[in-house]
Amino acid sequence: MSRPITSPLVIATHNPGKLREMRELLAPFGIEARSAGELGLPEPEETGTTFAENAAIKARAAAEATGLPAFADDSGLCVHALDGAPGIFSARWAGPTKNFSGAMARIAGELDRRGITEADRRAHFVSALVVAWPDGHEELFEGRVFGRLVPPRGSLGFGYDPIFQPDGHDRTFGEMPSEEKHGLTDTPLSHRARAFAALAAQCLRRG
Ligand code: ITT
Repeated sequence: MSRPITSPLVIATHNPGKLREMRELLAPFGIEARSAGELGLPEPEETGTTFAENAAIKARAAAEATGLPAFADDSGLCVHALDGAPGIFSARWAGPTKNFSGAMARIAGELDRRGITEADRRAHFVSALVVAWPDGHEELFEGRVFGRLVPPRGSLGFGYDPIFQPDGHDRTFGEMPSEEKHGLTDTPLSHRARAFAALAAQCLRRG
């Protein structure tokens, strides 16, 4: 087993959709979690070139600021016909107003311009989860889920969920309640749930 996670744990995200999912994933393990918002933590600049680097920047900044172990997610949608864009820039494509309708329309527009048919609109989500401790120790776990992009459907979830239909499913993440997106009743489904399952196996015990 890697280093076990103990309470309290800081969830180093300012994204309310992610925060809800990270709390849901942690819930069965009895870990007391405090959010970056509750603790008034600033958002560090994401200067990394990979999901893993950016997750480490966020977790490390929160651990150093609070003296507590901190848990961060860096994630994004990689569109295969766009050479992996928006990728680590997924949040930035929505701009400062967090306009994900605009970001989803931009993806559709770029695919239309390249003449990519609906059948060829392959994409995957990535989640890199890092837990950082104040003494500098870090653990990294990654998860991916593959699927295809469709016109937006559903208003559940957050971000790019309405346009992503995971392989083997006929609904988008935007049409799935979060338990179904996590896949908690079965095998993990979402990128975040898959990364979290690896983390839980190494660093958590059921409470
Ligand atoms: P923090 O850095 O504070 O955690 P953020 O929103 O800036 O929040 P990221 O830099 O990791 O987070 O950006 C990831 C973006 O990718 C996020 O804003 C979503 O738009 C998108 N994304 C990640 N996971 C997603 C999911 O499960 N469903 C839909 N969109 C997702």
